[in-house]
Amino acid sequence: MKPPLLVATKGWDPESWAASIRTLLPDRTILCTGRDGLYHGPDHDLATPHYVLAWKPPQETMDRLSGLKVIFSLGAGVDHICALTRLPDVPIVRIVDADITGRMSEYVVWQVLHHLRRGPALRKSQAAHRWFDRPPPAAREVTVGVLGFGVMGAAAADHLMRLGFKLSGWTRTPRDVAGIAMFAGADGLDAFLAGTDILVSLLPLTPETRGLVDRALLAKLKRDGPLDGPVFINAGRGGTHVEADLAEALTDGTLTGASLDVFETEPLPSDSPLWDLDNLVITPHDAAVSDPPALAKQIAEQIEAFERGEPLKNRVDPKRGY
Ligand code: NDP
Ligand code: OXD
Repeated sequence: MKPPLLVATKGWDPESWAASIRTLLPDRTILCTGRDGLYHGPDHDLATPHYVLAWKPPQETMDRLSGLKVIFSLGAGVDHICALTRLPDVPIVRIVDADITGRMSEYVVWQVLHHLRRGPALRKSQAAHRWFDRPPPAAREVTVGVLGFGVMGAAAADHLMRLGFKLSGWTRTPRDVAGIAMFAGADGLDAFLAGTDILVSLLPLTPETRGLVDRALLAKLKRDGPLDGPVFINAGRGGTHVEADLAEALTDGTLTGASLDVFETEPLPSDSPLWDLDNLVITPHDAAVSDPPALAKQIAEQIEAFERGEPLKNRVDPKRGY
């Protein structure tokens, strides 16, 4: 019998992952936590898994995995793992997959076009039965700045470039990308913001990015573009922007519009003031959902490759946090 694995998911049905993995790795025991992320069987069960497939795994569950060899994040993000107080000293692997990257590009293109076409103003006008007679600018007149130009950011930028937008990108480490104005680190941030009409954040949540997008940052965005003010779109992680600052910026005209897929607390509490802002589009953290049948195959292949002694792909650096 091959080494067992544990599916540990909090707030997400572990059985959907277990079912997909079971068909690909039929010769192993697959244990599951409850939807609370906790394993309700005896301790000795949890001494056997070499692998955990994890989404927001509770510390208590991780502490019980005494034979662990690899942690697989069930998402592209790993903040839900790196934030654990006691992180087992084993490799952490994340999802990098065309399915999830494609879904994210769809979301970013959808929201950028929504704001380019003055979606929030149109919606208001329709509600008032008023013909809206301000033509939108062309994509070529608008610069989209992508905060976090990794796998998702680069793919989304590629689609936007083909639609004619001007693109810029901001990363932690400097790089050149053909046709895109690239900026890096704290030193490059202000110049990047000064040229940006639509700011798209696809940053991971790390100690460095937490709270990065605050009032001061939003005030540095380009103000004389063709959209009556800058726009902010975040599909990375909620903790990277300050919600109260964003609400203020959307109310006082610092931002003309925004779209948020991610929030500090999810689901977004029903009493959040964000719900009532008519220039804000709220989506329920579904920009790029991890689809078990689409993604289980890559995890199963990684497990088999690891057992053949091959290196794991898509490893993250827990110190860096992504
Ligand atoms: P990557 O790791 O490929 O890219 C992260 C990018 O962020 C890199 O360009 C990196 O810079 C940059 N970055 C990280 N820290 C900093 C910093 N301190 N300053 C400047 N740039 C920084 O991640 P992905 O593109 O695959 O995914 C991004 C995030 O998207 C995930 O972490 C997750 O949180 C979120 N996500 C959201 C989903 C949703 O449904 N809403 C679905 C999937 C993912 P560098 O290139 O120099 O390393
Ligand atoms: C992810 C997510 O990180 O779904 O993949 O947010």
